[in-house]
Amino acid sequence: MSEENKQQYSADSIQALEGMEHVRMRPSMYIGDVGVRGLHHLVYEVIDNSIDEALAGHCDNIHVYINEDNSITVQDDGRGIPVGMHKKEGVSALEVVMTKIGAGGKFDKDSYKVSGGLHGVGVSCVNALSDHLKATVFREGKIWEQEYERGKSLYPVKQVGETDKRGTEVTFTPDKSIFQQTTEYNYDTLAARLRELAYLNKGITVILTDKRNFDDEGVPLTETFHSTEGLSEFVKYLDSTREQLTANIISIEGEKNGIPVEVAMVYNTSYSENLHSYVNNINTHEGGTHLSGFRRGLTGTLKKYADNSGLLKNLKFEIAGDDFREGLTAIISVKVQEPQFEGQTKTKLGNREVSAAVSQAVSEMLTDYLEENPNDAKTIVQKVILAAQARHAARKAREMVQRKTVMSIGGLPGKLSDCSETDPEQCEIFLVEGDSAGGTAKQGRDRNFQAILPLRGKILNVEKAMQHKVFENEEIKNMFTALGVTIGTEEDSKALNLTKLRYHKVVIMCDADVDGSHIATLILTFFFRYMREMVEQGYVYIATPPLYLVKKGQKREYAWDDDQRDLIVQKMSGSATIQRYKGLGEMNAEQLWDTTMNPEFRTLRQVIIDSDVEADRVFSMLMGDEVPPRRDFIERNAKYANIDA
Ligand code: 0RA
Repeated sequence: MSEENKQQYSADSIQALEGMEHVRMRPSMYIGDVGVRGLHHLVYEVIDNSIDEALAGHCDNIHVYINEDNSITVQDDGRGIPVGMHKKEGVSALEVVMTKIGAGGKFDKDSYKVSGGLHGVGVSCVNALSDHLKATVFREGKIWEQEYERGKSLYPVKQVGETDKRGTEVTFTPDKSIFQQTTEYNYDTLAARLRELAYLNKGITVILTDKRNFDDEGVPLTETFHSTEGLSEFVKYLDSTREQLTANIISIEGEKNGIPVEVAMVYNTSYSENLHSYVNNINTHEGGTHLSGFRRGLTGTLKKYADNSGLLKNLKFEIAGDDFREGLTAIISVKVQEPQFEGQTKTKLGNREVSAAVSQAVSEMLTDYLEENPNDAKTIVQKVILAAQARHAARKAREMVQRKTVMSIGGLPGKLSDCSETDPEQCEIFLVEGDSAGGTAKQGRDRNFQAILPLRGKILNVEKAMQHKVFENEEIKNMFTALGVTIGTEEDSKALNLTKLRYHKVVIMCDADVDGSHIATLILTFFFRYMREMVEQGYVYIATPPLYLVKKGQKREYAWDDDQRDLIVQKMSGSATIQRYKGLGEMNAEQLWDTTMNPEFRTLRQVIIDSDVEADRVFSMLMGDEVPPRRDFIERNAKYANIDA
């Protein structure tokens, strides 16, 4: 080692020592945020190590337990983290992995390490943010253990027993002083991620157990995620409530220039494009070079096939890239040794070389597929032609939306009651169901910063409508113009342009009943399919109007659920009268302001997308054609089902 290198090394190790403190000081830099997302991110970070071990071919089963006290245990049957002395650090390798930022797996240069959480920060970061963590290693006949508090080891690694098992077990309790909002884990959130991981890494078995919830026989809630087919099964799962256009799922698997590329795709009868891309198991919401490579490969190959097939003979206009992706569901998964992530949320792949790798893999294998399956090929080309025709019609409608948007105040929808403030960051807009509730909201609001846009009854179900119908729809046009959102940039004809966004809070305000939630869902579906970035940027909220007004004499209190109502009645001692609000319309302007609109007292629920894939499935199920899965979902989730039944 040269003198310079030595210096470099010692400087690095000092940095590493300070690293754990730094993680606690600036947790968001490492795990994104300290809210619900960051809390769940801790679990993903730990699981990633086990997934790496599985990808290296040494581990088959990963157990994840949500313990009774909301601590988490991750258990794998891999080789076990080495416990021998780490020469450079002078302590056990296990301790290095657990307490040195950025040390994870580095002592094993040849290990096939490509997975890694969103921020790829390693298990030491989880340790730093945990009140308590215990690592247990089953290795070479012995059981080893070390515990930590807030990232600091409590004792040197010690042997605590003998075993014939192999593997690693980590149990951690997130630090409440860091995760102040909540330390309660959400089963569905973890389940969605584990399911995704099982599809992305076929062959691995991942088992989730919730020790907080038991069935009638006293068995804790548990689910096993395992996929033998991988991505093609993932696509089937995603499209289970859509109608596939072809019986086959096109599956592409190969390695180009040392980059493993996997794609599965199928066309369905819907009009939306559902592409989900992953790099090293991380969902790349913002896309990047792998996605553009996929698009290029797909468009080029299908175009060539269509041209040669003669099916385009009578077509009067060009087919565009978008047309090849209407009604397409596809998963693209690549493994990249040194990924460069860019973009607002660091979920856009930047590595140039990946684009050509994916494009080539897709071209070669899709060409073969089309040659071998001429019937599917014909069905797909016909679908593309239909999409091109519809797009032609849609463009005219969309241009009208844009023309309106660029106009000044005069161009704003007549139904909008705008606010006087012009700084978008200060401004809120309430999307209100119905003209009458709209009127109440207009009286009740603070007109300085709150705008009201009433929407008429049930808005269009965009899940079932072709694009041009969506852009022709009066309520939807109003939303675009009121919000100041346009569509289409140089780069991407469907990209949202939020540079002229007029409000940073968009609040969906509907009745607290079945119809109201249906309308809220329709509006959310619209945002998810046509303004997803608004949701991703955290601009979309749902208002929570109260369910009850409890009165006694001059006293008035509101309740948002039955328990709260009962408490208030008790407090008012007996003879209180209860009014059940059936809709916003039953409140007067003052009540609406007090309970639902006044920033001091209201509760706004911010809409967050936990998992792109789950959100896509839920919307296609709720708003699509098939009834049984929808009824099932509503029965499991509907809050209002009993009240109005
Ligand atoms: C590097 C080397 C070896 C094991 C691991 C990492 C490892 C880390 C984790 C983290 C969670 N589960 C894990 N399982 C394994 C061992 C190399 C060897 O035994 O030769």
